[in-house]
Amino acid sequence: MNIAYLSIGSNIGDRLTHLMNAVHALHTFNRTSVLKISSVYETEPVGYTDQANFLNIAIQIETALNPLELLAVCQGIEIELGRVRDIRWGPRIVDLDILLFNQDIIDIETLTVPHPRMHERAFVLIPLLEIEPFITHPVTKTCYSEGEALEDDGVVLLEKVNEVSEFMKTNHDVERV
Ligand code: GSY
Repeated sequence: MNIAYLSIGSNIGDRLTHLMNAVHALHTFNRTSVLKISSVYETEPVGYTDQANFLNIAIQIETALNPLELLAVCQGIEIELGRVRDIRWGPRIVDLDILLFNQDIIDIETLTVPHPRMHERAFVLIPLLEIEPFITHPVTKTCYSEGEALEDDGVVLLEKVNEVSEFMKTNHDVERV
């Protein structure tokens, strides 16, 4: 089995429901289960800034899929939940990014792991470090917690999430902070 970390974001429509649906779809996919989930953070858009705030989470999954199979599953979930690929860096119903896959280094046309921009994005690192505080870069072996991106203040804790199963319930009843 492989352990991977994903970042999930949404900034269109019912953002929380889109995140929940994405987590549910991954968890119920054959040979994949969601082991850990971060709290939900409201985050200011990075890149193209003239768009709505995002909700972002990070998850840890266990999967028998290989990285390219996992990428295809993530893209399938994005399409299933209604995402259309239009403006690069623009608004999206849901976006699933593979951050880390074991301690593997992958650099092919369709997939780069570790995610090439994760170390500079507070909306990725803050949720990720909540579930895995001592996680390291596979090459440099430095802790992601030492990055300057964590000084970014565009990331606000919105909802504390305690359990994966709780997050996936249709009647969302996580503890609000
Ligand atoms: O790369 C993921 C999509 N995305 C996001 C995001 O998820 N959150 C924030 N805050 N900004 C973003 N810009 C892009 S593109």
